[in-house]
Amino acid sequence: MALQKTKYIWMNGEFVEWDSAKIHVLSHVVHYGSSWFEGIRAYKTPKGTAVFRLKEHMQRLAKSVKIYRGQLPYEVSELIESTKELIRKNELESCYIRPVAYRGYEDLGVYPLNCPIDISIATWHWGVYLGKEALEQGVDVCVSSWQRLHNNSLPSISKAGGNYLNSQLIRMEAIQNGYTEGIGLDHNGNVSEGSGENMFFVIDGVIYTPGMDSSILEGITRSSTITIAKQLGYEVKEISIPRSILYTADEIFFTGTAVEITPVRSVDRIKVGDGKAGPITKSIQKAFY
Ligand code: PPE
Repeated sequence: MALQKTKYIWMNGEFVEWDSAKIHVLSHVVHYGSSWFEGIRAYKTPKGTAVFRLKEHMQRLAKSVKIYRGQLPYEVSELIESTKELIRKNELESCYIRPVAYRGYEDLGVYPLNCPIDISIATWHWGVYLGKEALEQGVDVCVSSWQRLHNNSLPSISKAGGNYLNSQLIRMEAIQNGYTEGIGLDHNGNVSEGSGENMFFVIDGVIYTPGMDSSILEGITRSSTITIAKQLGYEVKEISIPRSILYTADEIFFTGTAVEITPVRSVDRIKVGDGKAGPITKSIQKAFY
C-alpha cells in the first residue's frame, strides 16, 4: 500500500509541495522518537466535506506535547483553520489527516528542550485499514507476546511517536503469525488495546471497555462510541478486562480513526460469538456512520 500523494503538506505555517516536505536527518525526532501525532478523518457529507471531531484531535495533540514539557508553536484554532485550508487546497472530498509535531533540528543529545517543536499536517486517501472485508466480516486477532507500555514508562495518553515502537512489535508479530492485528495486555495482564485501536466487549447485553489505567490511548472514536452506545440505551462500563474475556465475550470490536468500528471475529483462533459481526456491534457501527 503506497501512499497516494496529494498536492500540498502544511509545514510550520506554509503550504509546501508534497515532495519538498522534508526534515534534516539530525532532527531530534529521528534519533529519539520525539514526535506526537494525530489521525483524523474527513468525510464527504451532503453538506460538503466535514472533519470528524477536529477540535478534540488538535486539543489531544496539544496535551500529548505538554506531557513532554513542550508547547505547540500554533494555537489549536490556527491548526484547525490550516487543516481545513489544506483539505480545500488539496481538493479532497474525504481523506485521512495526519498532523505531526516533532522536536526538530538544532542540537543533539537526549535532552530535548534546546530543539524547536516543528509541526506539519498531511492529508491523503486512506481506505479500509484492516483489509477489505474487515468492516463487515470482522478480523482474526491474537494476544501479543509484547505488553503495552506501563504508564510510568511511556504515558499512553500521549500519542507519541515513540510509543509506536511497541505497536510495531505487536503488529509485526501478529501479521507474521497470520493474524490481522495483535492485542496488547497491560502490566497487570489485563486487556489494554490493539496496536492502533481501542477495544470494546459485549457480555449479556452490557458493553465493557478497558479504562485509563490499562495503558490505553484515550481514543476519540472510543469516546464517540461510548456516547452512541448510551444513546442507543446500552449500559457502558469502563473496567479492567481480564484476558479470559477475550475468549468468552459475546461480541468484541475495535474502535479508532483508521479502523472506525471493526468487529473482531476470532481471538487466538477461538471464535467470538458466531464468528461474525454481532447485533450490538452492528447497531453501533450503523449509528456511527
Ligand atoms: N489506540 C492506539 C494505540 C491508537 O493508535 C489509536 C489510533 C487508537 C487507540 C484510537 O484512537 P482514536 O483514533 O482517537 O479513536 N490510531 C491511529 C493511527 C493508526 C496508524 O496506523 O497510524 C488512527 O487510527 O488514526
